[in-house]
Amino acid sequence: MRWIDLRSDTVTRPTEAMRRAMAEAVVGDDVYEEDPTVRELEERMADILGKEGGLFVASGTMGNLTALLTHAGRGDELIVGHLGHTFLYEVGGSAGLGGIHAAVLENAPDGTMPLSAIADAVRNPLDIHAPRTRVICLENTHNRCGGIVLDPTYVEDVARLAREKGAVVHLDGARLFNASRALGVAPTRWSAAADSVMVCLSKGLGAPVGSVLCGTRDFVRSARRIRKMLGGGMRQVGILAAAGLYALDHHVERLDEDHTNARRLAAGIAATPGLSSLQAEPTPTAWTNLVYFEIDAAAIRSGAPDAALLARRLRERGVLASPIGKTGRELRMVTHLDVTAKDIEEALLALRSAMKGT
Ligand code: TLP
Repeated sequence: MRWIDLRSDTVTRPTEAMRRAMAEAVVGDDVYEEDPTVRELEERMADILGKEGGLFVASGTMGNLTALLTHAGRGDELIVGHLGHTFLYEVGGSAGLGGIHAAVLENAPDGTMPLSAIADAVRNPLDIHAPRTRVICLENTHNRCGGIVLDPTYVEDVARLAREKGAVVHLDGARLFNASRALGVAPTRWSAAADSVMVCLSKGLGAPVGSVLCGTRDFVRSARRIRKMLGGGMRQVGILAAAGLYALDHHVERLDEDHTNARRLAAGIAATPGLSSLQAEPTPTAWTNLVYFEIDAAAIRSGAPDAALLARRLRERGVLASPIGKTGRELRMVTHLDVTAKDIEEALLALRSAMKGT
């Protein structure tokens, strides 16, 4: 049975052409910095992001953690949004492994934390009672805020504030290319202002593994040691980097297709009785490939399934979706390389029938 798997854009499998590129990759020992394919990928991503260097890491989580451990030490403070991936879904790694204290600010629906709240949260460096504010973490696109594109001028404003206060900005750009395609501007529009940027190859870009962490040459040198400490010094890893290079050549422009499919999906969801989706609403900034939706409380009271039951019924109909959050009413569907426009039509039919239980 072929699933229509909308749980995440992490579920894609490498295409035949990508697998060929991987099989043919020229490799070396990357801990000796002798893997030419890894070096090519790191340089290429650094160029795209306008940074001096890049570091290939195993995952987005490892990239964010490596960045935070490079920027901050034990007892230092990190400013992060309450809906940030780094705060919600990275196992508390910066605290668990780095002793980094988190100041958690409320995210606005557009993925930002108000500048005034950040300014208030920054500690007085002369106060011996306070941790030192070292790093502010932003996310683009913002996953839990619905895959919304962060306003590029906001990143510049935060970076200016950070500089004034002696802190740095780390950008979790897991889906930065989605943001770039959605707004029709280069990734540098966001990355230029940030001190470090992590971009995932294994989400919309369709590579099986890997992320690249970029920043200054000095930052990358320090980050390389931290990556080694985390057990992320990999060896003939050009096999994986080749998939990333292939993705940069072939899978960036096509993200537009995922965004179109996501708009169609969100519109179909919003047109289904008992369901609503914020991503069906036009916004000043763009939505991308994530579609969060909610089962109306009133519909559940009149017999509609809750999120867990709806996901089970969808699965029986060959469609995979993720129940999300604590309300029991929210789900997420994500469009990606392995989902066609026809799959979206089928998923919507399945959704309507699963809502009715017919
Ligand atoms: N996100 C995954 C899950 O962990 C929730 C998903 O399915 O969306 N930053 C952002 C913004 C992310 O969305 C993710 C993955 C990561 C970092 C971590 O990347 P990986 O999974 O490679 O560690």
